[in-house]
Amino acid sequence: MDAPWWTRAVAYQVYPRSFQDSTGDGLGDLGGVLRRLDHLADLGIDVLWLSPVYPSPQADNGYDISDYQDVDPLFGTLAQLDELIAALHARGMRLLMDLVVNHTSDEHPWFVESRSSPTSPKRDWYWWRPPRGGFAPGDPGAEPTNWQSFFSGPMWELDEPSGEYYLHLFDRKQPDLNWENSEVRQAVYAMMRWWLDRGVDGFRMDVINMISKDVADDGHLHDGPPIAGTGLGDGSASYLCGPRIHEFLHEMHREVFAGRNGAFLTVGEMPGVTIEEARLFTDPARAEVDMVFQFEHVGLDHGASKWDLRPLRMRDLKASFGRWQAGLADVGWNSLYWDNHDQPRAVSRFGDDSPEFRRDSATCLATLLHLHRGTPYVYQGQEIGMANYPFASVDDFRDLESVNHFTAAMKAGQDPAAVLTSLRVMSRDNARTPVQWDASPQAGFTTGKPWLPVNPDHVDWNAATQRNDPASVLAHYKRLIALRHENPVVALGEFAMLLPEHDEVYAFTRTLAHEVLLVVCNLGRTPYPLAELLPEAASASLILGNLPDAGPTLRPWEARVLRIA
Ligand code: TEU
Repeated sequence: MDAPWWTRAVAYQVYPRSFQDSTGDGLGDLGGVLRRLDHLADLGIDVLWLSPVYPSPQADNGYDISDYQDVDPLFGTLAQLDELIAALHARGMRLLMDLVVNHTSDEHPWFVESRSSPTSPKRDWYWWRPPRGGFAPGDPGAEPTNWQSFFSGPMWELDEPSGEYYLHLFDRKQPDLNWENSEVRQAVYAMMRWWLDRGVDGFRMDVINMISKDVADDGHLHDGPPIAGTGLGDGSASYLCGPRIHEFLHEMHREVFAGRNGAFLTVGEMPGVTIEEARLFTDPARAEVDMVFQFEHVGLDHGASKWDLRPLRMRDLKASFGRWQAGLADVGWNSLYWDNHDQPRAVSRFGDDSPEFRRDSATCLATLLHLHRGTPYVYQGQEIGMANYPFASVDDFRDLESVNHFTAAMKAGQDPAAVLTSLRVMSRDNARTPVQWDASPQAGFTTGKPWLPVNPDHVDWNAATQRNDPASVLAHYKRLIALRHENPVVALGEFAMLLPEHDEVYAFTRTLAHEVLLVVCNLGRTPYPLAELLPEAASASLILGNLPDAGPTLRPWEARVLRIA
């Protein structure tokens, strides 16, 4: 049986708020995406993942949806989205919508109805609970469980009129849907079918491994182990890959995709997912999802939390990638990413964004990722080497997670300067600065005032400067994507890690039938004699390198793709 189309595809994520503004209001929009489709076509992109554009109070930049079947006027119109679907299909590209159904906005009519009264027919569409036994509503510690939210503070919000609390794993304006209720599930499936009928090609599913909660028959939810210094606990054992998660995802597949003609793609965002679970989720025989976004490698520089910064050890990165490559070699499929709208820029985090090595490390990291077995995801701006933003003060941050963290850290008596340092390095806002299209004052992103400032380095780092430069980061991405399209070994070749103990050099082979590729990447500033490291490289032929004039020495941040046989 032929391998699915997405095994040789490359995906591109658009975060519409920061991609391209077409109205001058300083916010990116669908008109802007339509305007930049040639950029994506030139790059060779096969599928576009569009972060949310649905009506939303924008508390979490659209991941708080108040209407699943329309477009927020901030981003444009449904007609423009139809135009985008048609324009992508005309270019042989596909569209993934962002499916955010672990929670809705608290302004979604479903929640407004649910909150209206304890006897509302939609009360059980969400998680409502009375205060903890022995506590009155609003008392400190009265929350039904001690769970800490991903965005700081308790996961429960009190509804004064009813004296009951509702659950929100993220912000209080993002109440969790109760997937135990089949009415909720059927409403979601109907919405998904509505989008497929409109021509959409699949979904990126937001925190989809959190929809099943470990609830007892009597409705009891268990406290989690305490988290030091917070007075709260870790409830993840009750909501990560819960007891009915496979049942729900299989039901979704059956109700939405089974019997439907089309070449669809589903990718589940799954914080905390293990390899064992990913094998179950992505086993085609189980008809759940095609691939998952796992978080292991983007947590290697985290201590107790993402704000507790730890130095990244390259061998840990290798070990993690190696585990996932081996773990999904015979069943399932990997997604491959360094960047997205929730992670700081990889060239600043995993690479070296100094002027001397930024271009080389950006292309080295790209080569490493794109030559692994799995579907690569390019995040907007990554293809031109965009880096983290030089945030000066806490007032510069817009992201809910960052702002809430600072507030909570101050309440906990932490040192503002130390917290600002963590925010600078880890804030999601690093990924959300406007895309740098050219060197003009607002980088060609808007004619107005951007919602988040343009990175001042755009004067040197922008798409226009790189478009006709064969040595640019952009040119290298084009070559990498073409390599995957033209060489089945890149898409399907078996992966084998080499030099697992080396602290800086990341090397591996990809083998398909008689074809063997050797990939070697120097993830540091130390040059290495290649023949000593990998004697087999001496007789191999170079098919792609990120530096000119390849010689006996593997230079700092150099990457080579060689054909051994
Ligand atoms: O992210 C889920 C998620 O795990 C992240 O919140 C992550 O914990 C955090 O960003 C790491 O810093 C998804 C969306 O991608 C994110 O943008 C949303 O804020 C979140 O879900 C809630 O919808």
